[in-house]
Amino acid sequence: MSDSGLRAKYVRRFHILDFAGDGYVDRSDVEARAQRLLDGMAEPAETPRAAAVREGAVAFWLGLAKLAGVQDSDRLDQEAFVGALLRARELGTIGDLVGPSVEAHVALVDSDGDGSVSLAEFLRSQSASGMAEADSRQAFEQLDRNGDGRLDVEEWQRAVVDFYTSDSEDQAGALIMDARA
Ligand SMILES: [Ca+2]
Ligand SMILES: [Ca+2]
Repeated sequence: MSDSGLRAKYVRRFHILDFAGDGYVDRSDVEARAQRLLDGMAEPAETPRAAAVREGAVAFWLGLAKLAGVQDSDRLDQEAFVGALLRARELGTIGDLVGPSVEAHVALVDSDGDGSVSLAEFLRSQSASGMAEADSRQAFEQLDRNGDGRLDVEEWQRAVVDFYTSDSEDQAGALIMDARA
């Protein structure tokens, strides 16, 4: 498989995560994006769900820094960021890298706390990320692989891992990852 499609996706991800827009991604960028997600969902800062989102973002950052061979306090330019993700993909550890963040994201979106994300819960969260409703409905259908009308953590995780591991653009993961706050 060629890496060019993956590289293009990782570069887009880099620019989404480079919150400060200075050409580097560091821990503060990742934390700022987590905060933006929480603000968009109107989640109070002190809830366990909010704490899990922040911890998931930090876990992602620590994993990336380790893959890139830099300190937690350091920063990654685009090439180092892309290289770290390519390495994770090669090692088969993308799932570990994104797992805590995905789990926290799903728990945040699952506003009634029943363990899965209904269409209404999904539409609310995607609207907070700025996604049009028609696109959100399409994403939901694709993410709901077993067609039970609900998204569970496994389905969400699989879509995100697919996004990071397949060079195809035609995926549910791309729909949520590129719009995701
Ligand atoms: Ca729910
Ligand atoms: Ca489902």
